[in-house]
Amino acid sequence: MTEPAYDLIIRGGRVATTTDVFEADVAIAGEAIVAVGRGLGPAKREVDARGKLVLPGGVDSHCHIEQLSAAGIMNADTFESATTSAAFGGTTSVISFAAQHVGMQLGQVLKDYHALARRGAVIDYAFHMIIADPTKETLERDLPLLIRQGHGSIKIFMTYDRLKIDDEPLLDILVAAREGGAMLCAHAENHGIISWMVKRLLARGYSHPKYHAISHTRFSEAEAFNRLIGMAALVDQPIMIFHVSTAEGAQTIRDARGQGLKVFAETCPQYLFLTADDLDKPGAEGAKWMCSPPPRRKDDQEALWKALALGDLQTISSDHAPYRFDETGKLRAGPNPNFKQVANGLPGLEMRLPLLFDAMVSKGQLGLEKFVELTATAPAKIYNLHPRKGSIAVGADADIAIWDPDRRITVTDAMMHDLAGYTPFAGRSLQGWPVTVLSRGRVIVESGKLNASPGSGRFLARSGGEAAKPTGRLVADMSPEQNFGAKLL
Ligand code: DUC
Ligand code: ZN
Ligand code: ZN
Repeated sequence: MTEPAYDLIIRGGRVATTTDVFEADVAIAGEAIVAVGRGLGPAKREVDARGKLVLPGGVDSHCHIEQLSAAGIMNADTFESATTSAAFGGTTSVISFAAQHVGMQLGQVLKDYHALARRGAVIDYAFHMIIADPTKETLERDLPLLIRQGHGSIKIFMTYDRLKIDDEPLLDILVAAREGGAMLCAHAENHGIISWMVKRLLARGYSHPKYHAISHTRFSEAEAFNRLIGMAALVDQPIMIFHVSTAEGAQTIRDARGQGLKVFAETCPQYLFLTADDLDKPGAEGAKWMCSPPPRRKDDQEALWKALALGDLQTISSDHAPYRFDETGKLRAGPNPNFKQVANGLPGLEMRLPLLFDAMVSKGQLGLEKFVELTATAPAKIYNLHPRKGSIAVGADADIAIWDPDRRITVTDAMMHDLAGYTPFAGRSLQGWPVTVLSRGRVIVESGKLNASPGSGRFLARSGGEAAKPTGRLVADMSPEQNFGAKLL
């Protein structure tokens, strides 16, 4: 008897890409998709996908895993728990952070995070390198080598007391990113406005979690976007603006892209489904909904949906940053902390895709192909993981989520597989659920159970790729001052 040609066939589902939805079998040999078509087979194993959607596994390009905050608070999750929760939510690749703090040697930081991920991850992963200490050694010695070793993106913060990068060193980092061919990602908010507001609010007794949203004024976002875009344009460095939360922020990006600048941007479910009112709960409860930037208003949600439709925003990530609602996390300063004492961040790896599937596919906002694009294909392309990740195509890794479009669930804290102990989306009723998930051909989630061992995820080495390439406009059609800027690089 001859061996079947395929290891696994996903039979009879509706396959979706960014442009098409069609009925097909998907055949897998080893770790890769080797055929997409009708009547394929035989295979050693078959998964019946009739009545289901066969989608690329999600790519979550912004999540904080096993990360020490600058204030010294450890995330609730390990790589094992975070990537397990990602898998249950239909995500099969994550890009998390290797976070340098002031005084740390970047090479050692990368080694440490690699060791954590190697031990725990159940799905594939890559790293953005957070630079908080842009010394000569970091920028000239460590960074070029680390980029060459497969870390094709850098992240900086323009706010947070112990992390923020001022404009001059930020220009140095932009140039270093350009020289290494890496993408520069940014948390862009105006530090001075926020810190002034925090001091004033607290001095006047406004300490409840809801004042967190007031301290991060809407304009502090658009202002920082604009400043960052100006600096990036000066040196012709592509940038990715993280977690856009306001209508003005989205407009700033639209304007920049309209000028042909290479500006990419993301938003997150918390800005599409939550508002600042969620922080307004009795006692400290609202701390569970505290993240930065904060959730805003209904009209911002509408503006963000429009920006997604227009292509101003290209990805939706979770910004998963889990802290427990107890003395190890959100309540580290006691049961009634002032808003400044509360760790910022929400768990979101597991609920990102189900929330978006419900809104985009079940309720029809933007549709299935756009869901695939925003949550898998576009992040894979921007961060140079494509065509290996983010698509159902021959030759791609068999990272696949099979969705039951009819399954209805009500979200509860107890359903979550991360270690935050709560989800900010509890109580919502959603339609559509990823019932079976494959990572490189392994069926890792099935019948509500995980079948993957810690450490089975692999590091995804990548260069900055196409998205991170300068436009060349610096010398072609920029103003004389801008051209003079080029001589200084
Ligand atoms: N804000 C951040 O800047 N990072 C993690 C989470 C958050 O809310
Ligand atoms: Zn951020
Ligand atoms: Zn973040």
